[in-house]
Amino acid sequence: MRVTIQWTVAAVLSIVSIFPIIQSTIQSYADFPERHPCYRECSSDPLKSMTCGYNFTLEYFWVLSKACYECPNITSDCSRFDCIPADGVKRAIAVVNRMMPGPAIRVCQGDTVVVDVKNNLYGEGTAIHWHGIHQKKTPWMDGVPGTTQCPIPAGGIFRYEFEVPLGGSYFWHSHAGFQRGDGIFGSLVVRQPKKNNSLYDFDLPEHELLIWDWLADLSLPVFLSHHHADGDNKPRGVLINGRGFPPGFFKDFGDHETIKTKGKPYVPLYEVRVDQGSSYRVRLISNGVLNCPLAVSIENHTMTVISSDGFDIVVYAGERWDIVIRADQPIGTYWIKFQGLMDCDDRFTSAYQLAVLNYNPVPIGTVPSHNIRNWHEAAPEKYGLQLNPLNTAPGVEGQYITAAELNSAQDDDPEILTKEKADHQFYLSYDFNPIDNLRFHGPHIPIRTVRKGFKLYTPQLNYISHVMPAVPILTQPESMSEMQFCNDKSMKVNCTAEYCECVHLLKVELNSIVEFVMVDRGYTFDANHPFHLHGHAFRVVAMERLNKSTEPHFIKNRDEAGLIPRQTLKAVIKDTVTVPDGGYTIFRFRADNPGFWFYHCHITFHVEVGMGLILQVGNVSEMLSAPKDFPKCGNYLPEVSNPPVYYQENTHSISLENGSNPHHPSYDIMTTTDSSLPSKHSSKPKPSKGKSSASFNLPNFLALVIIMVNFITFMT
Ligand SMILES: [Cu+2]
Repeated sequence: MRVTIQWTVAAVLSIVSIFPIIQSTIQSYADFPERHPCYRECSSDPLKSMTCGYNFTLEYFWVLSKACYECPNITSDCSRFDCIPADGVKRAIAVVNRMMPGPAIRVCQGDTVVVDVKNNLYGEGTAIHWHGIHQKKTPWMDGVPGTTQCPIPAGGIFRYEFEVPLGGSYFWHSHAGFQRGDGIFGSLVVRQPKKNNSLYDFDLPEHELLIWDWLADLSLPVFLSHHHADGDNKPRGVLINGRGFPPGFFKDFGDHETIKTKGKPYVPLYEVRVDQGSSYRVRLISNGVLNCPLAVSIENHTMTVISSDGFDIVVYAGERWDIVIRADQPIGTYWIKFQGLMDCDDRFTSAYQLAVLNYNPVPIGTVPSHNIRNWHEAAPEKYGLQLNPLNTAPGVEGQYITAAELNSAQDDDPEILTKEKADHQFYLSYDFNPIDNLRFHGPHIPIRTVRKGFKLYTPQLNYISHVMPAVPILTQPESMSEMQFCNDKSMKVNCTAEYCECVHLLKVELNSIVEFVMVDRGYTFDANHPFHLHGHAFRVVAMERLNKSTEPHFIKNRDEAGLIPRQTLKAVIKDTVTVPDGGYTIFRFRADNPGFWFYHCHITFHVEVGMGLILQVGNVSEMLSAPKDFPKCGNYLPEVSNPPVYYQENTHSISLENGSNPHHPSYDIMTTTDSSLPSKHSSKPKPSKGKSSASFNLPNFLALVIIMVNFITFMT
């Protein structure tokens, strides 16, 4: 069965108050996004486009802070200003304007968005990425520290300003460290002028559903205990627009007890309100943090992905799906169910969450009288056709439809699909590799000797861990040296045996047609990695699951034998896609947006350990220049006439291979100015060369392990 997704061309109906149109005026109504003058009926007249201003203040904060007074015991207290009730479990968070999700940006196609970001995070840099916005005229506004800008320093302020030329459901989020998973994100919805043949009656801001998996603590301590000890990486719960039941809420409920009869306090759930007989566009936006895709269903209701039939949907981190719900059931109250899969399923934390669909005039706060008491009951009532299913490729028996089988309503640039051979083709394979990752294993704690719970496998692309340079490549290319970059073609060492990290860079010519063959080798776990490309959307042209596990050369052989047909017509357009385990996903795009664009797994624990790379589109001379006063940053490693002598304990240069006792500190005296560089493969002091650090021009010493390895290989 084929369906059509109108990805960016859906019609819009705006029914709330119409505000006077003020052109080129910046106004900020962050706490009341629906009152922002830019939330208006969209016009096809470009003269009516607006410049829409928002103030974002980032800070660390607390769930159920004193702003919440007696919430959840007094329900109305949960709605007080600055109160973030989440699921009623106290923990530290990082937020924008003391809201979670942060303030929504709701504008019309063609508007200019201006966001002044004030960083009040304690001593921590930040940057905001506008997920899905291509930044064609302003690539330096993409919000990736180390690629398109310097991090906004603690105490600093940075103004983002960019146009939104295409309608659609997007979101914004911090692209620094783990801030996104801790609460720094919100929706960005770009509406279009109303169409007469719209498939729904209403497109309301309260029907944007931001959904994500939720940890019991800040992401950083969870990450550290997982990477340096035996802590797990499993989400404890799920939140819907920042609300939900705490994990295990129903555990002490008797067979006949309901929420009403039990009288147990809880944070009011997120409520979607509808009028019987009408239909509504609902925007599902996943801010998924860890490996927790969510199966979404609504009791007794069919969800229609715009202009298609009814589906149950799996939503991966970074994906957005727009659906239509028809309020065609008896007036009443229904559960909207979100069942966590993979690391959230019943093998691990059995995480699930509920929101409520209430028909008017059912009173606010009403919930269904039957309980959804556990993960199993949060499953869709009946598995109809399942859209975007887990680990499934086209051709599998059952009621499935994968992203590769969807059709786009957009027909532009046919050459992307019809050109027989792409101008550039990249095989990018990945798995969790059993390797001594110097970030959390290394010579003192090799992966092969530590006990099972301590072994941590490294998710890599082509056996390379990407490290972000300290200098943004786009805006300070003069500070970079070719030697800092690598990819599988330039590697001189066997990265399947040794840990390899560098600034992982792929380069393509401007306006060329690029094909990525993503291969999930699938040995270590059945994980799913949603990959997100900045600066471009792509057409998903093929997807297949070959086996439990596979290798890129099998797929190459298969392709050369003509056994991998590409979809040549109407292939779906996406910017985030996943690959079935032991299989491949192939996508194509025209590299028509010059710049440096991050491409990465959207699971925060994976991208932060290097599951990503930078795509260079065009030569630097073909890229637009950032404004003259754009902030700069970099390293400070001056050349000195009299190099210091270092005495260093516990250096990475001690390895089991060279006979040192890993349990006792050894000492290594280095006389070079670059002694801070990890030098795992050199147990001898290196010859002092005054120019060694300067000649590498290192923005990030950790980016250099591989360059060092190559260098030493050549030297010896
Ligand atoms: Cu991943």
